Amino acid sequence: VIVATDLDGTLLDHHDYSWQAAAPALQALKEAEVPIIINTSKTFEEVLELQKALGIVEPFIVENGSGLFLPVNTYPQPDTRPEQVAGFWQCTLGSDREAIVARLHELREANGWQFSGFADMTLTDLIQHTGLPEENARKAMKRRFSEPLVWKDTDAAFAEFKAQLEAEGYRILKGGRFVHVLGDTDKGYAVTRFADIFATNGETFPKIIALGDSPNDIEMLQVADYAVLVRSPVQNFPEFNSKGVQIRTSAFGPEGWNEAIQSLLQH
Ligand code: 2M8
Ligand code: MG
Ligand code: MG
Repeated sequence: VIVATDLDGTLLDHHDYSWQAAAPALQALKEAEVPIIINTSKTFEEVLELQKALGIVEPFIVENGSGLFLPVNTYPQPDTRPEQVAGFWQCTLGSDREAIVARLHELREANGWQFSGFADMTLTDLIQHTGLPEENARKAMKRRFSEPLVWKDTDAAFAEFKAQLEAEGYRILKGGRFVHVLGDTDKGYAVTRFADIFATNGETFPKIIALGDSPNDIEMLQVADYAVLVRSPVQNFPEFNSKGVQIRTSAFGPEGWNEAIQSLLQH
């Protein structure tokens, strides 16, 4: 079994980004040697920092399925011949952020759409929007594969924006705070790719426990054997069909994470 988890609003508290309420379940997973695969909208730099705090070195997925990183010590070089960054193989599943931002700005000029992306924000703006400490906000700005934005126009204009970008092969996903524009990938595609690699690395194809709190987690929850819908203080999960069992937590964020993992480990 592997655990694939979203961060903000799921393993991390939506407001203060703390994970300590999930410490007992994290410890139980470590003892059971269950890999914890972080699968998030966050960046490579943000996840490295969190892995340090959690005391784990595991494969992880960033920017909504855009990049899969595998520790070079425990995983052979994937046949896609990826580059090596800070002790990880980087497998690119999405697109290049600069190209995405360039296209977004062209479309904004042409259509007069109102939105504000990370590329338009100063560090202070980002801190205001997210409540992240300055060091973390800097790491969130270091994006490789995607552009998060705040939509400031009408719903009708958003529908046009989404249709236009999807026709060009981009994906538009909604996280807890931002709309994310990325290449043709998502958290579900990336976790399936990882499970394949895990299985060729001397293991069998794993059962997947996935945990998320937002619409951008749906594809990951759909491919999981156990889909944990962590209760969110800011939104209700839309109904969706999935391959496995759906479990809704009664507690929010990391407390819900702890509750669900501990009860799954008892089975
Ligand atoms: C962004 O992602 C969250 C996750 O759901 C969101 O859309 O609300 C990302 O840009 C991430 O890098 C950043 O750390 C986070 C901060 O709230 O926002
Ligand atoms: Mg989330
Ligand atoms: Mg997320």
